[in-house]
Amino acid sequence: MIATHPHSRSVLITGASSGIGAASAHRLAAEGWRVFACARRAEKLERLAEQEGIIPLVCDVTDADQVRAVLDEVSEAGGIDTLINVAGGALGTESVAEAEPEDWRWMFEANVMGTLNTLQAFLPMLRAHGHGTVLNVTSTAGTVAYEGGSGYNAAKFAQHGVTGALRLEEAEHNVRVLEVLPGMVHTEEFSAKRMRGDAAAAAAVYRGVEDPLSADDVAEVIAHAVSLPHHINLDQITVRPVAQAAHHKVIRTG
Ligand code: 8X3
Repeated sequence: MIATHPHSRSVLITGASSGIGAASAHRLAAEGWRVFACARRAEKLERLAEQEGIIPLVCDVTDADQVRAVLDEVSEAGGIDTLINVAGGALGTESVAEAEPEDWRWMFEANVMGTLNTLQAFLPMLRAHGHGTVLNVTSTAGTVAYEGGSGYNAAKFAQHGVTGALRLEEAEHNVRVLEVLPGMVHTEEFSAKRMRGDAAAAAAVYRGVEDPLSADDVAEVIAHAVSLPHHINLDQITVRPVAQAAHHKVIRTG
């Protein structure tokens, strides 16, 4: 069995090329974890892996064959005790009536099927370890719907549901299952992608909000949660900036 001493822990992080995934990789590597950083964009991963302790693995999590290839590489390198699923995202803010089915398909693939692929590949390893941990980064959009949320709400509600079922199913294998549900987090890419590259619309999401969360803020929460002794399960962690009391109540100044 792989030792569970904090300085010998190993994690696979998906969506590691930017935002919360990259920040979590940096944070955990800095804390002494061995980090397998998984994402599609090789160039960004290479830059991330300039930090000691980060091993880049190019992979599209929506492709089960690619995820299995990553499993082989991770197995050869000694395995992991923790899996953090960050890959995902939002595309569009149209209503249900106006939404593009293709956008919904992309969101389901990235948020839901990507999570399923990594779980199906790595659960045997996490079970065999004896003290495995899975942390899925979902969203506050996974528990409360809002106008324009449509496909993103649907995908995140689904990923939230998967995480709940997983917690029940894996407890008997001593696999700890956590869910982090971020609210408003100002990252380079999340809103830019959602607004299809419209920089002004992306900036408007955070306009006048004092201290929206940063990717580093969420990474701090994630690192804390997975570093606690294994029998402590923070279960579901909702994390928002103080200025966002709820999705519909955001304090904006100026
Ligand atoms: C991101 C949070 O408020 O854009 O997952 O749905 S929100």
